[in-house]
Amino acid sequence: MGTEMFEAMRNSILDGDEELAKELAESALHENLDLTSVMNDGFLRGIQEMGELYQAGEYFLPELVCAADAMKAALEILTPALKSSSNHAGMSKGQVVLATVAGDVHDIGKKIVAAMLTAGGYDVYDLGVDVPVEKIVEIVAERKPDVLGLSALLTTTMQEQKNTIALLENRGLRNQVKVIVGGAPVSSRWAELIHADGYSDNAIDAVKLVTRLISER
Ligand code: B1M
Repeated sequence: MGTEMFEAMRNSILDGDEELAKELAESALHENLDLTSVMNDGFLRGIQEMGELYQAGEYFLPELVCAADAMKAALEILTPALKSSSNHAGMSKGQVVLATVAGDVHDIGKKIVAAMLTAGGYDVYDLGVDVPVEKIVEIVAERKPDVLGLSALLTTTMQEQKNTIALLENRGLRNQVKVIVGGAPVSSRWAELIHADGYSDNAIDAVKLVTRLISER
């Protein structure tokens, strides 16, 4: 039964069917399905395949936007449950601040990273998209998170990851927080170049990375 349901979740994203995605997310909650599998084997597969199909020129912008809306609808339903899941049990493993950098509005991948971190027991504070460097640094100073995660999907906005690290250094905050970077054009080489503490190319590894970095603190 699980497999069919996961397949339906994947398809609901590929078909951009927001209503169905919501219904399936609600059914997953009612049926007490493992939410990490619901994400990884269901909805996440759909949005990843959509990205690939778009890049291959097989799907176009309208389909993409509908898929993004369906994914967001499913995430809205699942996130509160992910937060209160037994994994979380009211005891946060640490705080992660996430942002998509200035000039960049891509947030589907970052929301998935946020959902997986939440499921993994972390307290996630998501600043949203197109967040100016100053704002990110201000929030780091205020909230003192264990980890700051910066997402960038455009080659033109990757530079803002570097600028954020530079401003953290400039304000004397760099040693207080581990900085991780991600997003399609980002690489481990880039992370090294800008002196980030880590890079991951997907949401699952982002959780492992955060766990490792926090354990090293
Ligand atoms: Co845009 N876009 N887009 N786009 N878009 C890309 C990124 C692009 C590669 C498409 C292409 O041309 N082939 C291209 C960038 C080229 C480049 O710079 N190299 C591009 C462009 C050019 C643009 C516009 C400029 C188009 C235009 O207007 N002419 C424009 C820019 C807007 C802006 O930001 N200022 C634009 C707009 C849009 C939409 C608004 C239509 C929409 C975004 C909707 C939204 O996010 N709310 C959109 C989309 C959806 C895409 C593609 C098709 C898919 C991105 C996505 O959601 N993938 C993308 C092509 C592609 O990547 N295949 C493309 C699915 C998602 C699950 O994967 O985001 O990679 P991803 O996240 C992964 C990992 O990267 C990682 O984990 C996630 C889950 O596994 N990850 C992290 C992400 N962040 C992380 C952070 C971490 C760790 C891991 O730690 C902090």
